[in-house]
Amino acid sequence: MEEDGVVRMIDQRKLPHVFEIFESRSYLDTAWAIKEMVVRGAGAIGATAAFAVAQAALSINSNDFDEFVAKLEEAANVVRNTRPTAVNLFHAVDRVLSAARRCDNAEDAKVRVFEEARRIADEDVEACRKIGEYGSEFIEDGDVVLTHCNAGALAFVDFGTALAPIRIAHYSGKKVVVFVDETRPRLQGARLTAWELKMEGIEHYVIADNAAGYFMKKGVIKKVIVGADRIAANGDVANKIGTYKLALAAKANGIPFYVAAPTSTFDLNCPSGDKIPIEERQEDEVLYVWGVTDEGKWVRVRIVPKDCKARNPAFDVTPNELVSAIITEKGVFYPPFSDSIMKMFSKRC
Ligand code: RUB
Repeated sequence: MEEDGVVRMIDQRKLPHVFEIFESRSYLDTAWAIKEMVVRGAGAIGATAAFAVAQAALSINSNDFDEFVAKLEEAANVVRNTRPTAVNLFHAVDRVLSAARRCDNAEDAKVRVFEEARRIADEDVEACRKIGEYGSEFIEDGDVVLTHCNAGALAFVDFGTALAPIRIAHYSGKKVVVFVDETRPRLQGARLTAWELKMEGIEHYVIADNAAGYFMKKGVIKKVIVGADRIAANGDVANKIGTYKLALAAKANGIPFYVAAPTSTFDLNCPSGDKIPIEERQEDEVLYVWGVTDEGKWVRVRIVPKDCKARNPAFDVTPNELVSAIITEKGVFYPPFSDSIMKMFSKRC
């Protein structure tokens, strides 16, 4: 978001076929963009949510500061109600609201909220770089790494989380091959991760989600690295639906399963994964697929019998005992996670 109050984001619904910038001029449009996944990925929706509240602040005309704050809180609730699982969104909204509450007049609050939103985005850039540095240590020359969904630059501000170690390893001259789960139903792997890796010139193969176990058992996949939408105090990890199945297969095949996420993805209010709210999206995402013909025409086709119903949970929870390490910008955590997570957060306070 610039001083003009417009939030500009890459329209991720259209990638990889069309690169288009979506311009949102109001907090309601920005909230809509989060819900409809114009922008997506835990970090990216956190930063976007912060800018949505900054947009709301700019639009409130009130000289009464209490009224200003009340209206801002109302707008913040609209933003909070967009997507329930990624905790980054809630942390970001809380941070910008606190910045407003620390002021004593609306004009000052408008500036502070905008600055805080900018700070969140800038911190994310730095966090991703650090995650990349710590995580690249786990990648050996010649490794084949599996990733799920998109936890790259599109999902986070700038560098990405799960893709950051892969990027740094690649820049440092290691040969890394990435197996990209297509990630039904919204195909964030096939559409977005493959697009990012192609731009970076990193060798990759898109695989059907169901193929991961096969390649693990064959000894082709050496490591799994995924991002996270919320990490509970005991190290249970919510991430894109299908992550849990990958972690089980990795464990069964003795393959390390790494989670790369900034500390803003931890939620100490969730003692364990069963307390993490899991978003269930509309069934059409499962019943239909979108694509582009060779002539460039967008088509939506139904892939199941008419009148069939579907269920569409967007995330699942991987229990901490299946996680080999959590790579954060503050360092790497190993099991037992509860201890190291508590230690890290008590140091921060
Ligand atoms: C995105 C997703 C990503 C995490 C981690 O889901 O599950 O793996 O958000 O990404 P969706 P990061 O596409 O439904 O938003 O931590 O890099 O933001």
